[in-house]
Amino acid sequence: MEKILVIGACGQIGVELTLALREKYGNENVIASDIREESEILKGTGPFVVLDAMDHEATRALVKKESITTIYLLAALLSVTGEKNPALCWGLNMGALRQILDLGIEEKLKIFWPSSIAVFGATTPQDNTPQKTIIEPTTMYGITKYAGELLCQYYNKRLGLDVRSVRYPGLISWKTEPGGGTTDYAVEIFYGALKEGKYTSFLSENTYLPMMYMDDAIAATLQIMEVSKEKIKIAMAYNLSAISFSPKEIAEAIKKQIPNFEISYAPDSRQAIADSWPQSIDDSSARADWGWKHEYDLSKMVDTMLKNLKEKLK
Ligand code: AKB
Repeated sequence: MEKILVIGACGQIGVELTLALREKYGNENVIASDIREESEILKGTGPFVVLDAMDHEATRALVKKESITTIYLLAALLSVTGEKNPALCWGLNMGALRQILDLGIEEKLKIFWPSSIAVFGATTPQDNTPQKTIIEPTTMYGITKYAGELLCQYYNKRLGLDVRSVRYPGLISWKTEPGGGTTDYAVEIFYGALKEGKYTSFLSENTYLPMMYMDDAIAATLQIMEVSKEKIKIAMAYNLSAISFSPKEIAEAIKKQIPNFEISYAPDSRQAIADSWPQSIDDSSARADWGWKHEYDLSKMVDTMLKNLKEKLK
C-alpha cells in the first residue's frame, strides 16, 4: 500500500497536489507537511505535520514512523526570492533534495521532485526549447534546479533510485497564490482584474513565457508517478508544456469577460529573469514516453480562473 509524504504541502502546488493524492490514495495515506501552519484548504482533509524540509533527523524519523513509501518534495525558494537570498536558495533547494535522495536509498522510496523552465538561460534556444539543449541558468533558483536534475540522474543511474521529475512552466491556479516567482504576474492579473478592474504588469507587454493551468500540472505529476518505470526514459526532468502567452495576450483574454479591465506595464528586475527563459517548450518526449497531454488552452484557463476567483473573492 502507498503511504505518501508531501513536503511543502501548503504552497501553490502542494495544496492541490495533496488534495488530488488524497482523493486517489485515501486521506489517511497522504501526510501533508510544511514549515508553515496548515493551509485552511487542507484542514480536515487528512494528517498534517509541521516539518522543516532541512531538518534531516525529523524527516527521517517521520518517514520511518509512518512507513512512508513515496515522497513529493515541493519545498523550495523560487526565482525571485532566490535572487534576494541566494545562500538560502542553495541551502534549502539542494539540502532538502540531497537528504531526501539519501533517505530514498535508505528506505527504498519513490520520489517526485519538481524542476522548472528556470534551468534554461539566455543561451538556450527560446522557441520550442528542446529537451536536450544548451543549459546555462543565470538565477540561483535555476542553478539549483539544474544541479538537482543532475543529482536525481546520478541517484537514478548509479544507485537505482526511482526518482522522477518534470520541468514545470509558470503555474496558474486560484486555490493558493504563488509566491516569489517570475511567472506570478499571470495569477496576480486575475486578482487585479476582479478586485480593481486594473493591473500593472511587472513584465513588459510582449514577454512570452510557457505557462500551465494547475489541473494540467497535477495531472502530469500524477501521471509521471504512476507509469511503469520502463516508460521513464529521461532521468533528468521532462520538458512539459501547455500554453504560451504574453501579458498583453492574457489581458486581452480577460477583457473579453471584463471589458473595462485596464492593463499597464512597469517592468522591474523580474524582466531580466523572464528574458532569460524560453518562450515556448518542446515537450514531445513527455508526450511520446508516457502519454502526457494538456487540456487547458488560454481561453479555458481564463474562464476557469475568473469563474472560481469570483466565487472565492465574494
Ligand atoms: C518561477 O517563476 O520562479 C516559477 C518557475 C517557473 O519555476 N514559477
